Amino acid sequence: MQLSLALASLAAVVSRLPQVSAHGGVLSYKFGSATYQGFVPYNTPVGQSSIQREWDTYNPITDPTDPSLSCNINGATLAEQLSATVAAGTQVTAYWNAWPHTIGPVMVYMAACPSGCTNADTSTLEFFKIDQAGLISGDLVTGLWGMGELVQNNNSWTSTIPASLAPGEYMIRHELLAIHTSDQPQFYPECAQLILTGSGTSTPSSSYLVTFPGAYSASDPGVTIDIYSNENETNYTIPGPAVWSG
Ligand SMILES: *[C@@H]1O[C@H](CO)[C@@H](O)[C@H](O)[C@H]1NC(C)=O
Ligand SMILES: *[C@@H]1O[C@H](CO)[C@@H](O)[C@H](O)[C@H]1NC(C)=O
Ligand SMILES: *[C@@H]1O[C@H](CO)[C@@H](O)[C@H](O)[C@H]1NC(C)=O
Ligand SMILES: [Cu+2]
Repeated sequence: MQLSLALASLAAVVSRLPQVSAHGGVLSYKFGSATYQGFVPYNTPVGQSSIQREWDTYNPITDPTDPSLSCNINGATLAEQLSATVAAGTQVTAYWNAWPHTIGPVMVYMAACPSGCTNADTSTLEFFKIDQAGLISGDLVTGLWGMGELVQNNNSWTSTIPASLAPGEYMIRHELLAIHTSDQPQFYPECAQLILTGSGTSTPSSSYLVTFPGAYSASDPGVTIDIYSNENETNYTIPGPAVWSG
């Protein structure tokens, strides 16, 4: 009796695992040599203290105009929200779970928080892209993608915060766009707060700035795409604005 109960509860746990492990998100960050743990999804936010905004599911967002596209579901400010203090020009590494997908681009954005990032409504922030990698080599199906490079590199992605970027409070937004299914795109956005230091004076002009939702549409060639019916193509158009490098 006790054993069958234990087996039943084990089966209940195991049945939830495939869903969880099929996708994922950013679990931790490194800014320079400082490591920061991310929010722990599938756990209560009560008592969690992190530089990352809350995110509640490993599942992707599949609508490019979803209201949660800025900072995932639910993207809330934590009661014990932290921000990482980082100098402009620092390398930032985001570490994902054991990432299961290798087809699609990696994009990294930042946005100034004019009234501070804590409690900022992330759908109103104006994001600019600081880094991206789409189809690096080969064709759409068998080629090397940014996401494949991420998997090869310990499920991590390293970018440099533009050295000339003016100091202030910023949101940093890492995003994977998995396009291995031909029916719908899979967006995995993750946000963390930082306080940027330095003596830079540059900020991106309006042509580099986008909001989420707003930056993408279903008609973008890189968003709605059936790679399998274009398997021999070697070009891919990464969605969103051009990269601003300072
Ligand atoms: C690989 O990633 C994990 C975090 O997922 C990190 O703890 C570890 O230091 C990384 N290994 C290397 C060699 O960077
Ligand atoms: C891709 O190229 C291969 C080899 O030339 C060919 O057999 C295949 O039909 C092509 N695929 C498409 C979708 O055109
Ligand atoms: C590749 O380029 C061709 C010609 O410009 C275009 O028609 C096609 O949509 C592009 N493919 C992708 C996947 O962006
Ligand atoms: Cu997945």
